[in-house]
Amino acid sequence: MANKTLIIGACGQIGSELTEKLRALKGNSNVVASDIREGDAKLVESGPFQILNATDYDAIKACVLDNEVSEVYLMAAMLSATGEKHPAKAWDLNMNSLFHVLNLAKEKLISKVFWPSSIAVFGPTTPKVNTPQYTVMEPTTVYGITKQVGERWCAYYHENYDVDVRSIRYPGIISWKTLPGGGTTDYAIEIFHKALEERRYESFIDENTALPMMYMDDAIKATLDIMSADASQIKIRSSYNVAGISFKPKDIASLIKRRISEFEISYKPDYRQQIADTWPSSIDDTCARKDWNWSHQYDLEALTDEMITNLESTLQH
Ligand code: AKB
Repeated sequence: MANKTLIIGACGQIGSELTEKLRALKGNSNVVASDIREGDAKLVESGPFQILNATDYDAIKACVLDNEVSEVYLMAAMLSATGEKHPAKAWDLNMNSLFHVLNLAKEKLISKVFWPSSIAVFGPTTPKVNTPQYTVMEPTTVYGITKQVGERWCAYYHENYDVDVRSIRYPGIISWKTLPGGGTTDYAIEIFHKALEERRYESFIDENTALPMMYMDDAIKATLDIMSADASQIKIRSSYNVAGISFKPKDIASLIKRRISEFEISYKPDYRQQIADTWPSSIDDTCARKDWNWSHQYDLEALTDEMITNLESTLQH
């Protein structure tokens, strides 16, 4: 009986930590990691790994059948900042990979799908503070458009083909193990690396722009919580708002300065500022809290401590 888990995009920022956690929970041999290229050696060697192009339906189908996969986490995506440079590629990757996985579930070759959406589904006409679950959504980035459309397709496949697809709208995810790539919220990770390596950072996001963020452990917890909830608890089949914390570059800079007194920050907003300006500053996640008991654990202080302590020891080795 098929009962393995496949992660597509396993070498990325969230995929790599998700793979590690799922392997710890389910056993290394039960979690197949895949990506377009090999990433961290530990991840590749700790369990089954396959090179897989997320836009290739036949390759994903073969991987699912060969490995007896029953659930798929589709983590491959082109993020907001890179998506603006390669709109057609972003559309191709983000949409076709989703269709492929949803179609495998429609054909009953897999039984459960996780697909991440993002706060990028919101736009300049969305209420900015405590953005509700249901609200105006007019995203202005290609990435945001793919996520918004993807949400509608998830709901459609659930409604019409009984596909068990589950999704959350990730905010900016902050982690120390793997670097993010091509996002607007990446500044909140770069700042820690630069603070430790150079004692200074030039932020591409303005000092007063608050954005919703979350520590990686909370993001993994949200992902696993929604996937392990009983299907009857999942009332929203597009995607759930989930909130962790919200902060401005100047907030995080002053917390870092408390720990690294020589740290200096300067601001030089670039094209990513325009993207950030269209996104919420905080998120209302009442539905996730009510439906499947979501709660976050890390506040800004705890996150700053974790980032500095862990990065300090990795940079020393
Ligand atoms: C990005 O900045 O593009 C991502 C996201 C918020 O989805 N981190």
